[in-house]
Amino acid sequence: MNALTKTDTNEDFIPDDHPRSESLRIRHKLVEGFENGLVAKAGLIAHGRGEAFDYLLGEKTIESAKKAMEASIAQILLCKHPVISVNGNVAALVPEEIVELSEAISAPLEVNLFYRSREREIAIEKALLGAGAKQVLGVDLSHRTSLSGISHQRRYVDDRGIARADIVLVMLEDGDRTIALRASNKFVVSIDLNPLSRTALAGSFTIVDNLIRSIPLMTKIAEKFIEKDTSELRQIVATYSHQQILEDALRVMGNSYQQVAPMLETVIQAIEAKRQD
Ligand code: PTJ
Repeated sequence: MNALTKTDTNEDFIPDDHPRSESLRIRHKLVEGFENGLVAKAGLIAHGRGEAFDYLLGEKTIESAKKAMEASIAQILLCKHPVISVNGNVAALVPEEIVELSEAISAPLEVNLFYRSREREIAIEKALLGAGAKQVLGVDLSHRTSLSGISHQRRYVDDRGIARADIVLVMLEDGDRTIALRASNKFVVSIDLNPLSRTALAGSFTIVDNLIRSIPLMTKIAEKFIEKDTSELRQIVATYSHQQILEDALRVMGNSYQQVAPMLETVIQAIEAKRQD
């Protein structure tokens, strides 16, 4: 394609040697998801907020997030009715990976949207079915019921899914739904790059990590933990400290200058090299 006919959503703009090519490609996945009717406009902004926190994490999964994933998976395997709540960003970024996790932990996928529209529900359902899901909850109106304590669209839940769940995995979530789910005696596992968000604070378990990295990792953990007995799983859950997990993520973010310090010299050398060209 001629450079002049490219649109600003075209991946051809990203050269392989761009130092941030991976992050830019992920952005394009989201833009594509928006163009295909999966992602809300505000979902694009929400992703940018996540990117900023991920930058401070060094764009890698920190040890304490791995511990939180292990405790979360152990708790999920101890529960009877786990459900994974899926919004537009999740469907656009990790469709196959979320289906794999759903199979590994035997938890149905349920579409739950803040900016709910019939078109987006159906587009997300289609994307998940296309990625291999056998069933997608949250779209069939005959099973729709309401979660009390929330006034926005996220209150709508499926009577076969979140309504009867004992544990719900949420991502890019609202604090008030997390609080409402906890208030109805459900465990909430939240994946949130912002350790200061109300969802991160209100979750029973919080994984401060990019869902792009954590969803496949959680599947691997589940495949390993499925062999463990109840008492082993309980022991893993008992090691989880919510406060420590949040504090550790903030500590890593606060120390992020140490990660970039070695890059400083490289950047200065690159400027010098360009000057001499
Ligand atoms: O339900 P939808 O699809 O209609 O869309 C709802 C959005 C995503 C627009 C809505 O939930 C929203 O505005 O989200 P917030 O309030 O911006 O919260 C998003 C949170 O998720 C922020 O704390 C971000 O840091 C975090 N976040 C963003 N991207 C990621 C992420 N956390 C983990 N992995 C990510 N990739």
